[in-house]
Amino acid sequence: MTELTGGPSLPQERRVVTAIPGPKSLELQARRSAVVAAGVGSTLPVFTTRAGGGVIEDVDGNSLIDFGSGIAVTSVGNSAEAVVRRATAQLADFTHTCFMVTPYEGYVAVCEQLAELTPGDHAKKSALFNSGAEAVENAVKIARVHTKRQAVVVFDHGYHGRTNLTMALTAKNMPYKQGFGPFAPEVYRVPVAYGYRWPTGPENCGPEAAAQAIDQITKQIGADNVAAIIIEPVLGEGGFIEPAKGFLPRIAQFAKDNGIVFVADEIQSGFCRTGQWFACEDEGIVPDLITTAKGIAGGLPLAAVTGRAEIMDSAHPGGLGGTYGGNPVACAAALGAIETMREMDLNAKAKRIEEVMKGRLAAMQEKFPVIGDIRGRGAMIAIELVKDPATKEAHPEAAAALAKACHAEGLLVLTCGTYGNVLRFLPPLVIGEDLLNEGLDIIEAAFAGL
Ligand code: PLZ
Repeated sequence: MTELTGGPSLPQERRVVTAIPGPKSLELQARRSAVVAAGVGSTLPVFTTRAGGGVIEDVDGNSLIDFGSGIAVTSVGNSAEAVVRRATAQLADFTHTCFMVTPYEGYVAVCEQLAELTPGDHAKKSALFNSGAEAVENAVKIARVHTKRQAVVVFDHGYHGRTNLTMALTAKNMPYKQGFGPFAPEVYRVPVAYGYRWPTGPENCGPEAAAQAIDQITKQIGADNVAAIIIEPVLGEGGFIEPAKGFLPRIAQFAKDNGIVFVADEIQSGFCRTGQWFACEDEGIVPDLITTAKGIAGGLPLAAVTGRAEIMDSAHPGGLGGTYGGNPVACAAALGAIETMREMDLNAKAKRIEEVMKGRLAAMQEKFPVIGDIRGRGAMIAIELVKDPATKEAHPEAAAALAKACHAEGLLVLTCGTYGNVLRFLPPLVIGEDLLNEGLDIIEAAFAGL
């Protein structure tokens, strides 16, 4: 067997030995520019050689602290022992048969785990896919065939993917939608409870936003035309917005009262990321369908739709699928990732990360008024940057400058938000606390230098 070079054997340290990106990365970047389409971007073009725990090592010998987890994917690390072990064994046995041709146990075992881990004690079934967008598309297919209705309701600041239907579901135009239309029909967008920016204040936001959303659904669409309401329990790309308290339960109840399938898109927030298996647990929400991807398989491409058996079984045999959906290597990796989450109690780790981060960020906010809001849960934490805390005018330039300063020091951070003014932190849940604090030191120094 090949010797593992990532994972535990990778030194857990920050090391900056060249400019970032360094000369070898720049060389690769030149090769890349010649052959990789310009539409595919990279936050930080340092080319990776190894990654694991809380670090990413590059071709120039730099070791970066990872506060991105490949956009909330490598919660167990980029080379978790159980993921590598199980996926490697599966690779040696067989890479693919296509579950729709001859099935295999791994797929079934992942669906068993999903039935056990997702909220609610009703009978559940799942179908597996390759990407988050594909899972969301299939949730819409299932909701439509089940309800025999067409309309789909989504929310301001929502993100659900880049395929044609999921572009329509996604709120933000640039860069996701600009020039790529026409978009799928029967998609309707309603307000979300964005506490920090709600005109009458965060205390009133939950019930008021829910009332507005429900009013728009009933007046503009007609509740009995709606197949599905889809929401991220913590909005990811839109700015790590936690819908104000009371909003999600009210919308879920409205869906229930009107025979609408309530879909929680937990692709970014799921699998221990927020300190719960799923973020919707915090308000006791039991979704009809739940979409997962990202963290589920420790970096291998896997996604799922899980939900009430009677809804999931509405699609006729052969109506759901795809060549690679639930690939055996990805399923083996998922079983390794879930095993790691259980054994290392990564929900507790996520909660500890929240405690450390929020404590340090709150202290920074006292000194740096550009930090308008600190929010998020678990290891899904963000700060929203503003030109003036009184006007809350968005400050995307500060977010870009801070990200750049962090990158130069060997800390990988990401930005997000409809206004591009949110700095988000998504460390692997297995990151060491020393690296976590070192990363926060770098952020603090970046603020001081702003
Ligand atoms: N739903 C809630 O967060 C993916 C996208 C990054 P895919 N988010 C990261 C980018 O710029 O493409 C995401 C998500 C939520 C759906 C998706 C889509 O998942 O696996 O990227 O298709």
